[in-house]
Amino acid sequence: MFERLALMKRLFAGVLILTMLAFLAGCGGPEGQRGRAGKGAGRSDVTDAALKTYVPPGDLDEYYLFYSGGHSGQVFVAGVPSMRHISTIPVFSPYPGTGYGFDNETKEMLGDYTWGDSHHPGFSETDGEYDGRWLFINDNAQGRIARIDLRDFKTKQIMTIPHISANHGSSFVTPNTEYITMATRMSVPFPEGTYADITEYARKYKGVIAGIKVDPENGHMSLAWEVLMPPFNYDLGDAGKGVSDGWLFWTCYNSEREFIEGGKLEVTASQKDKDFMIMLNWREAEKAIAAGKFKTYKGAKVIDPAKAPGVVYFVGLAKSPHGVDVSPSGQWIIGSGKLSPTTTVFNFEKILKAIENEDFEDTVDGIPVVTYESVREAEIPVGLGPLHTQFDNRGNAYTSLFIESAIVKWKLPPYAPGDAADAKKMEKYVLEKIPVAYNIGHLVTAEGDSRSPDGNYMVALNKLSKGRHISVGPSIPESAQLIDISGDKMKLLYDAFTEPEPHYALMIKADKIKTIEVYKKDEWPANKNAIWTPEETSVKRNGRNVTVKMIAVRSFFAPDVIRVNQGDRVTVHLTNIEQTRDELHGFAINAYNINIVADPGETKSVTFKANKPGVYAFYCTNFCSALHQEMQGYLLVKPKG
Ligand code: RUQ
Ligand code: CUA
Repeated sequence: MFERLALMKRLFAGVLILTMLAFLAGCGGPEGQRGRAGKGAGRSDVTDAALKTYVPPGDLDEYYLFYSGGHSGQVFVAGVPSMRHISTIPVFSPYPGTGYGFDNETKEMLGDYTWGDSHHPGFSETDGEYDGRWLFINDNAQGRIARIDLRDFKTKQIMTIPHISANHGSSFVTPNTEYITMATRMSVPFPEGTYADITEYARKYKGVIAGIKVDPENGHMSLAWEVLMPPFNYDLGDAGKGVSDGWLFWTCYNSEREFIEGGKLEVTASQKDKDFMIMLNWREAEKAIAAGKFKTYKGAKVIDPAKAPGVVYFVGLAKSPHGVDVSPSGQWIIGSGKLSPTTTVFNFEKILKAIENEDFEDTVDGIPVVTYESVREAEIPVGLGPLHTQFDNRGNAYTSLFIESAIVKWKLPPYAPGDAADAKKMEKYVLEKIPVAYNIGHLVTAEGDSRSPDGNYMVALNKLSKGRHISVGPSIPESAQLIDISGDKMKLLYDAFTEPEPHYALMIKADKIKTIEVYKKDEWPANKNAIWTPEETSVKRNGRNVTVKMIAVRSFFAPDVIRVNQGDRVTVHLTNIEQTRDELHGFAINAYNINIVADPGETKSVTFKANKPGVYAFYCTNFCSALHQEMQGYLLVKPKG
């Protein structure tokens, strides 16, 4: 039986791939041709598109687009509608351009790691609206999450928590930033570090969902609770809002709970018709913790849902789902099964009622499964490979279709009575499709995860952009396509190309972000090693430790000569005493792999062992004035003996 099923799945997967290839072949135009605007897939009205995206020199963009950099470990920033990439925020990977990962503070934050897989940015929110304070981003490679401060666009905290082996189900933010989430993508034996053979997968391997508390004053993240889950793969999520405030949602795949050696997860995890959507009541999780219904493992307070009823529920969802998205009102929860041509709309009011009436169809590891038929509002025939859904301000939803390489626009409920029961009748609620180039993953609309999306711009994040740019070799750049959704018809406006590899993006009104211009003397962030005058500079020895307090200002370092002995442990605290915006200074000694950069008013520290004797020049890396080339000095390392 299983063999036959497996074969069918394989055939189905084959058909999917063929369909995908057919679409690709249909889309791919001749490469390297100029002037093909208006031809082929993804055409646009050139004049209209140019007028809507051209931001003349000196003018500013209306929105920031923050898009994740995948396994580059970074977050990229672009302006919308120009789509110009304006900044890179290093998060999980060192970035020599800003000295990130070279100074003591960021080195410590990165720990032993030199990369991560940044996936889903989430803005801090106040009352369900983006408030422009922080951006959170998860690491899909590990149980880590980071916070970026939007006053200076810098990563301020990277948090690692135990028991989550790959944090994909993250970083979804609740309406008042009470929590951000984490969830296991690839289950491992619990607790972390336990050894159990893969044959014990179903029993000993576990998934974990975590609630990360955010300090409303300073954004500091701390682990509040974890919930032990069956060994599924927890995928994407979203936070409830409005009527669903207080709840968190995730999709999962491999609810078959097996990993068969050599069995191909793509096959074994596609056996059942439905996987699950997870619904977690975080206020109930808080109560369970307060009532002591948890056990502590490696410092984490872990709730077993079988012993804390009311915290977690499941509901069936079309198989191998990816995205789950909560509508602006919070009432409609939209889940998409990658292998289903429909997307499912759940009615959260019905979910609450079903939970209240204990209208359950099953129980899995003590977690009740809400009866699907009781809570499903409708299934929308959106098309092939639905992944993610975003929203506008006119009651429409936009779902990315990976296999069709398109975005489909459809109407959110309410629907005419009786229509939802008849698949044919639902077709009229599917309003329009726009092809994208080509296979789309995520999409984002302006302020699309907030309670009040703006309904003007949408960006499609595509996996490849064959034939859309001059060739750069075997790897085809990812594309980000800007689409105008303000009218009745979606209109393609602009193709931009991105570094590997965006998984999600967020778009926020530019005026919501209030950046600082310089780190003001004696103001945030206070650094105990800061000095502000040449008189305070020093080179002090304490045994084998040498501490240098140095200033950088146009266009010199003081001191400009550092004398140490071979084997000394040297710490340089460099303060850039400039109070003029964009007057950055670097401090670099390549032989010692030192490359730190201090923004105006900032102090950075670097510690190294002076184990190579000789004379090493140091210099300022950032062009700072006409005499920038002269901004240099010497490190003299006197040989032993
Ligand atoms: S995921 S598309 Cu994290 Cu959708 Cu990659
Ligand atoms: Cu300072 Cu160049």
